[in-house]
Amino acid sequence: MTIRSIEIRRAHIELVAPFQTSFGVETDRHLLYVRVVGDGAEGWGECVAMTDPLYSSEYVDGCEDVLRRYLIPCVTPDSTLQSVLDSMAAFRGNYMAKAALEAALLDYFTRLDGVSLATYLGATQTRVASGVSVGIQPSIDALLDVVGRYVADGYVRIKLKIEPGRDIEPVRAVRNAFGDDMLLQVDANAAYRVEDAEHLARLDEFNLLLIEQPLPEEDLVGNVDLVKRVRTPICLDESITTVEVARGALDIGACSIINIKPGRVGGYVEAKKIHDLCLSRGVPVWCGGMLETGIGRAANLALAALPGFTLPGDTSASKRYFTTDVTTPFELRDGYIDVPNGPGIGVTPIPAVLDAFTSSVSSIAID
Ligand code: OSB
Ligand code: MG
Repeated sequence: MTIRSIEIRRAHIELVAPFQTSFGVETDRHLLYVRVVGDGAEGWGECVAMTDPLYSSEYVDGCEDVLRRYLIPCVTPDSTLQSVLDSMAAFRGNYMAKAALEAALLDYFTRLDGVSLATYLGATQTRVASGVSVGIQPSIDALLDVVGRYVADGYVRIKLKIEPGRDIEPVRAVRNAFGDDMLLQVDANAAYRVEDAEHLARLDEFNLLLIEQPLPEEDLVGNVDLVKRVRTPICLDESITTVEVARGALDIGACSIINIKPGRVGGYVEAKKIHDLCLSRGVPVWCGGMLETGIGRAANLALAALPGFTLPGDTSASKRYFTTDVTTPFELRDGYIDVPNGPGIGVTPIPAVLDAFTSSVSSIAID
């Protein structure tokens, strides 16, 4: 049970198509993987931070720095998961960096125990219903075309990225083209201000499941006003960074649904705490995504299999993101993706594929 080293691997992968949001356009992913190497097992974690600090204050090179300087030094040869979590808690923020190391340790320890991450977390589902997040498109025709292809693939819920000026009409067009029964929601990635409440209320006529993160990350209180002026449920993503923030948001009535992203909240253990809180209060949650490759996707599917995940997540198939994934690709079957059931996250990178995407690997001895 001795941890010998921790590897940081940097890699680069192209997306199948540019992904435009209110904060920018992503065409590729600069990846950071953490690999824990110990006696009898190894474990993999994927960092969800993006290249630039546009979605959140974290970015991938910053995560590498904080991992090297502060987080990896929290690990000793005989660390337990809890001892590392306790040591890392001394450092503020840096949720995505912490989550990457935690994920690798979770994979490592659950593999040693021969148990799947899904079982370890308390999963009750063997497959999860999958939605898809659709980027802002250059025209309404292009949008209808893209949505049509995802509907044909079988996705059970469509999420449209919106921003001021590209919101009401795209949503109206999708509703008209695909009908009232399609599960539809929007994500603003913090592009509005509370003064836009009346404008956002124009989305009410489209019977959306939710509006995700309309206001800036820090303006939790602004949502209290917004929820009174908009009938569509407000869901928070960026704002929810810890279970304490989640509890506060629910207590003050800032939202009625939460998007849980393990990377954004510092890991799967914290994600489960938010899930448990929401389940106890009857608040629906769903599993968000950060354009993960197979390593991060496998772990997200394990989380999304918990009982409180009653709304379809952004847990799409590998080919929605990448031509070639670093693991055996995750596939959509009748709108669902199977939850891996092997030990740990249930998948490992395919060495030749991962090597082809890799730019650097460095190993840090644990002693
Ligand atoms: O806000 O949910 C978001 C992707 C990158 C950063 C933020 C977000 C997203 C997505 C896509 O919406 C989720 C996915 O399919 O992985
Ligand atoms: Mg979001």
